[in-house]
Amino acid sequence: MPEPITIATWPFGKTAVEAAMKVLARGEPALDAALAGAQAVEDDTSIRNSVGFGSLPDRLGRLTLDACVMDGRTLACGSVACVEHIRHPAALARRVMEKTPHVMLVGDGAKWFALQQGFPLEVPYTAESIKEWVDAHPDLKKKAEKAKKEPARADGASEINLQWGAPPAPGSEFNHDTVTVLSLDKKGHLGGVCTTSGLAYKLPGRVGDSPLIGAGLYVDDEAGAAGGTGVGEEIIRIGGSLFIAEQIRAGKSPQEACELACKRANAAAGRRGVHPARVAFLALDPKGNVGAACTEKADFKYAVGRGEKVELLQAKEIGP
Ligand code: SD4
Repeated sequence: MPEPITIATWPFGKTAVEAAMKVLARGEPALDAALAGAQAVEDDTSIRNSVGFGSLPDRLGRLTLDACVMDGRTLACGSVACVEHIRHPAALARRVMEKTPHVMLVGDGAKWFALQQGFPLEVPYTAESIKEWVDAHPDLKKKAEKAKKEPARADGASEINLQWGAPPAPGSEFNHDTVTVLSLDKKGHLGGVCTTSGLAYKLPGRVGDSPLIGAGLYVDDEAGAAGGTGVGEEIIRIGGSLFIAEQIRAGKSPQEACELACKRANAAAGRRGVHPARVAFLALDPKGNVGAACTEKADFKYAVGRGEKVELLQAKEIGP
């Protein structure tokens, strides 16, 4: 029987790992553990610029969340994207997996489903997150002040809506706002959860890699579990997490597979003149081997829990 283990992205992944390890110690399934870990981070509004309520919103100041879950034993998976006013998007993704024949619900549909499932609608903003949004948009603030003094536009469009400006350049507003949690339970099954508010100040409606099965997360007991963080567009482009799981299936170690995914992301980004891709990956196989890598300058740290011990490790940086 393997020793239970959990790994999670970024320094706040320690919070996730601690919560998940308690669940694994009771002999409960990997997916339950990974979800408990992810939810502990969603609930912690003191983790600045991070996952869940209190994290950084989109261009219009709306907080929209993305999450997904996957069970390595059955390949059952569920996902929600661009969902507002729901505190626990990862738990909602699990309901999509368990209560619907679908894999993914988005926007209002995801919110209606949440209501039907008894999730409360809540206001997700904190004083800090509102202030940070205003400070990050000095141009919009000035335009909004000016708009107040001008006659209403005939088409009813708000000055703010018209002034989104260019979308954030990939990587230019990169913030660490995604927790991916991968667990291996006492029975040798893998489970994974990913939850995020996405890139800060993203265009409204933008969806990254995090809720996409195969991009931000993939979990298969017969291969391995993998997750990504960083610029979602670059992770989607290479199908990052599925790529890693398939490399493990073909015989690579989780570490080798994560490094290959970083190389591939750098090569793909390089074809558009972008370097480095600014992504990071972590992986876990059914024997308990762990891997993690990031592209140059991503400074990716991840948490690993085995037994009582939880440590924060630095991922290897991969150049072109
Ligand atoms: C996204 N991959 O929405 C996410 C962002 C992220 O730490 O991982 N931030 O593109």
